[in-house]
Amino acid sequence: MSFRTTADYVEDVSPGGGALPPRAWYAASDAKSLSLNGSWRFRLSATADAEDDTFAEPGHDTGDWAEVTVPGHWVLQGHGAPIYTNHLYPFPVDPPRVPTENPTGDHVRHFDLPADWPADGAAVLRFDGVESCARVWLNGTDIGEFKGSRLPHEFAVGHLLRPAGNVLAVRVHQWSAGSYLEDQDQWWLPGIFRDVTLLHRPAGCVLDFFVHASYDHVSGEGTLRVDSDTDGRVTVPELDLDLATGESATVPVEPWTAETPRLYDGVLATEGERVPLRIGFRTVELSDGLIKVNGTAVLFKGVNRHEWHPERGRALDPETMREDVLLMKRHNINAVRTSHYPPHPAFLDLCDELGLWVIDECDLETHGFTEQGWRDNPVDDDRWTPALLDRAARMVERDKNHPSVVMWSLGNEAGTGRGLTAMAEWIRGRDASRLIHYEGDLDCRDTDVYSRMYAAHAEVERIGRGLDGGTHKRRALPFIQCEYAHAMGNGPGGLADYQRLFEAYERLQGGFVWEWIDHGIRHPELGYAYGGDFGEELHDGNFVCDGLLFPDRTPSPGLAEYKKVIEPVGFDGDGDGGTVRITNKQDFADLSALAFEWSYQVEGETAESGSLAVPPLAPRASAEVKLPEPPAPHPDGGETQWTVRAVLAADTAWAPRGHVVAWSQFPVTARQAPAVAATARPVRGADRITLGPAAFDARTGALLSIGAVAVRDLRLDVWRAPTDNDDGASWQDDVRHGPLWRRLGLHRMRHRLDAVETAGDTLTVRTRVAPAAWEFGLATVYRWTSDGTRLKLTVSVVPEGDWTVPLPRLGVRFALSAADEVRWFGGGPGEAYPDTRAASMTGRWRSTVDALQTPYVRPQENGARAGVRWAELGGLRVEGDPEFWLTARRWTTEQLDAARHLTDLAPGDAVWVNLDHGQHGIGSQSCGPGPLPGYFLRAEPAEFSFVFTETG
Ligand code: IPT
Repeated sequence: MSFRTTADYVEDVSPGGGALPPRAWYAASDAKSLSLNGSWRFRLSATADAEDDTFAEPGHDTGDWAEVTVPGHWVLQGHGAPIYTNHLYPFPVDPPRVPTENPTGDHVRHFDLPADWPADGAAVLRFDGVESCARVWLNGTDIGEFKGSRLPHEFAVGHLLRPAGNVLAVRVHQWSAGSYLEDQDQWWLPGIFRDVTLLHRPAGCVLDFFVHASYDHVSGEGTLRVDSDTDGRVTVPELDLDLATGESATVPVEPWTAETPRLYDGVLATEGERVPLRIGFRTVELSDGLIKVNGTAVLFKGVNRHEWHPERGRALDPETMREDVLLMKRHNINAVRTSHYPPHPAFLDLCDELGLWVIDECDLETHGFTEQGWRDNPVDDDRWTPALLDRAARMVERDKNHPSVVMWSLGNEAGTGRGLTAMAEWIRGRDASRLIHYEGDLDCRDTDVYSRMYAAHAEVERIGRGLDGGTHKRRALPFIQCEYAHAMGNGPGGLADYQRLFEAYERLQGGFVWEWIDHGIRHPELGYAYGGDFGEELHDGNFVCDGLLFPDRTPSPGLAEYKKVIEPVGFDGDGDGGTVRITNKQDFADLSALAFEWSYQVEGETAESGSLAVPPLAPRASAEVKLPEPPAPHPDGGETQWTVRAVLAADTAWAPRGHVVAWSQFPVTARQAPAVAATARPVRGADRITLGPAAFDARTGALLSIGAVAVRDLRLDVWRAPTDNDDGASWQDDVRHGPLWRRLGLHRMRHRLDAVETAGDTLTVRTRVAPAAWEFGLATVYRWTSDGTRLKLTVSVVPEGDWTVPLPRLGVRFALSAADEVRWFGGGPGEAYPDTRAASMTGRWRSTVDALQTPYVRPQENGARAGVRWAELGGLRVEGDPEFWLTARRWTTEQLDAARHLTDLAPGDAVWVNLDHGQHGIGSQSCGPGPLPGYFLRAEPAEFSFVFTETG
């Protein structure tokens, strides 16, 4: 036995040595297997060669070692710390060299074979994912080493196994040459983070196999052929099929689509093994410049999914994977890009079963080379090509039998180069049945689809019209946005505007929101940690928290908005017309799975409801459907509207009967603005002015109370705690409003008092609101009137000077000493802003002040409710003229702005209420474009009123 400390393989560009060729992955067969997941002995050293390999010897005493759970990352189990960088390599760029400081985790697992483990046959040891480089020993014998973190590696080990006392030793290095290929925007998390399994390989077992199951949409027939390295038979009882491997059969079938995920159970039986198959018949092609499945163009309503769990990192359990798919299906999402690596293979089984289109992306990103103009990029350096081809092959071979996978993606943000071309060529040769995607290939030399990220609406429209130019090849290709609508913090804004474009232009085949889930790490003091919270010398802060789900998988308002925007049923109509046009926006399924309901609201309360008969429209078809006779008009002339809903008619695999899939509202009778007859007169006392129920400070004109309710600090407010999208990404060269607002001092506006006047029925307070150092400002006049019980405030704002920026918000804010329950009539139940309000449903809602808050991992403006007619909280009722935006929180905007984590926010002794006439749009500038100009809150003359009544 020779003991070695050399770790040359770590910095070797080769993918490794000793592993078996890649092959199809399957979870179950009748061959025995043994999971080696669980508790492993663990020792961390600071460098790759600090320890020799004697630890791999069967007799080595690991009794005093620590323990870690496999699958897992040691940095999330108390050994070392995670590092977050977006694209910067957290080590000097000198490929393929890595730092001497290279955390190295020695893992040891002792195991016995189960009593029924067959004595004959071979065995394979399978690692489904190890970051970033591992060397493996079984019973003291070195069996090889590998790189390619999110890809499987198998080793033949039968000759080394013993019935009892086996010692599996795995040395894992955090950094390796492979790290240069794995520069994805995520936490660096070393460890054995996916399953380790020992597979018995009986004589005559299944090796690799490729299920070819196509669908001819003209004949309605499917053709099945299973190629297998080991000859055998394929049976599909439901189709009465019993074929030899390599033989094909064509029979009538129901096709697989993401909307109708029809799978047929089959078996591949060789002499030594039976492997269950789940066969989906479908054909993917590029035809007429469009991505078609089964002859029909598809519209992707997708998300980018990283694997994430707030405690376990990228070590995902089956329940979490299923939860992701269920949440996607329940939110009308029909597609996933597995950004930016092949996911745990069980996730793809779920996509097959429940129905999602998948772009399976290779574990490849070299984004950090952008800092040196992409010089020395491994994807353009032949020495690295074997490693790239190895990665492509490991992905394709592993995942080729999933009907859900419709495109292979070469990787992400890796520039361009010969290595990528080689990958594309290899993939095409191996699997011509799917399309190839890669966003970095702007000319589409290697790809079948023109793909971009974060293109602004105007450019997307130009592409839709075919006016974008580009290479000849590109002009004939369909377009997708593989990333758009950056869901960092509050937002993304503008989703509805993108969706309108996707639906209007055939060439635009949809997109994938960035991204599914915030990668926050549960932290004892900080709630959820993000970049910098572990003392990293380089990091990218909360850029890692940019998902539609919070880290604990609670849907954010962005997901509610996305669900509404991509709903599969369209409703067009006007309330008066008595009809609504219903459109099936799906690509494959008719509407028979849905039931339709109508309801009629008076002042937001449902007066009547019933079911609506809608024909089972074919995909893309529409029909005019009659609404019932509207109930008699409300005697007081209240506001009325129709609400129509499409719900699941029966339980499905992903949601129960009654689950709301789509909805719309149509106003019938418009709202009447609140009217207050100014019958009371302001009365000046020594230090108070009273007007109806209200008392004011006689010197400053400040409101003090309404009846018994104390009100403090009511004044104009233009500031909001900038959102991540307000702040914008540092690389944006166009206008970023957050930093501008701060530079101009909108967070420190001064309020100059010019006059307190009582004349006739009105108390008038004249002010000028402006920041230090600048000459622009807002002439602001507050006019108060009352009818004795109700108090009306009218605010007039006239901008003065040269306003070069829009306002964050425009309204009043004040403090109440207490408020808990909140009731309102307006948009709800969730948060909304001008370009994120599609999901805001007009109705009567109630909440608490605490529940109005949206817990963005980095605190920022949140929680506004749109279109509020009236609200009640803290003993007051407020009616708006016009409707307003309502926000209430237990801290000030300044405190919200200063907080870095939610745990920095502590309730004070007041509830701060903002009643806004306007809010600036949200946009998506934390990575992409800002809000569309139509959502700007421009500094313009404005007048708005609120009527306050004490509710007692
Ligand atoms: C794009 C990356 O592909 C993705 O991994 C993520 O970093 C995202 O941005 C931002 O969260 S790259 C973008 C900077 C163009």
